[in-house]
Amino acid sequence: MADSENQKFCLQEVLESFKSCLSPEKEIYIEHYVSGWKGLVKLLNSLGSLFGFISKDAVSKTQILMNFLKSENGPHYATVQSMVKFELDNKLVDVDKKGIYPESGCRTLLRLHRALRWLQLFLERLRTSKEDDKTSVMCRDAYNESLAQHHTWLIRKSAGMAFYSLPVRPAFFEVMNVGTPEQVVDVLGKAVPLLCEVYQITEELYQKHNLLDLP
Ligand code: 1PW
Repeated sequence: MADSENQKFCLQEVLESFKSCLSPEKEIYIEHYVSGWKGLVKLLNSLGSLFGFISKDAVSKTQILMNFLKSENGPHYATVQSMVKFELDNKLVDVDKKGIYPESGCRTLLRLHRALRWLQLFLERLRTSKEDDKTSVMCRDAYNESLAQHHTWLIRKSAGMAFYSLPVRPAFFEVMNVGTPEQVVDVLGKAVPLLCEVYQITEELYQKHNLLDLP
């Protein structure tokens, strides 16, 4: 059985994973990107059953990427850059409409990439929030500004309900598992720019190859 301590979310751990994501040439290692997401899944799992459908999708997307990494084509999936090149060169991506590659690495990572923007906006709001600010409002505003536009009505409604169930700010800071509120704010101050950098690099790469609207 997994050690329950290993299941506990820790913001610092997620920060370390996203830090290890970037190579000196600013390539993004998929293995560490996925580790970062595995850490975030622990957060989602600690937020109660209404977050179950969100966590499930994140798990399934990370699993798809892990499977590519473990496959015989694994070396091509070492970085986001090499994955994009490999899948495009070998026509392994459904570009205009869903076809024979509904779970390509490129479209799967794009979903996580969009969600990362949500997370980044939410954590930035959390970092600059005041004691009485509502986590549900911060989370909803971040979602409406980013991921919501890519989701169906049903998912938007379910997400909205889940946000209402978020713990209040002091309890949410506890969940972050890094110490005092000041320490949480401090770690968030390091995490947000890092997430932002990983997001920007991916965004530019996807833009360059016209991959931002993959079905
Ligand atoms: C407390 C804040 C935590 C933020 C973590 C962000 C997790 C984001 C996962 C959102 C998943 C929502 C439910 C699933 C929706 C899918 O339909 C959708 N996936 C995503 C990641 O947007 C699109 O994937 P699909 O259906 O095209 O395979």
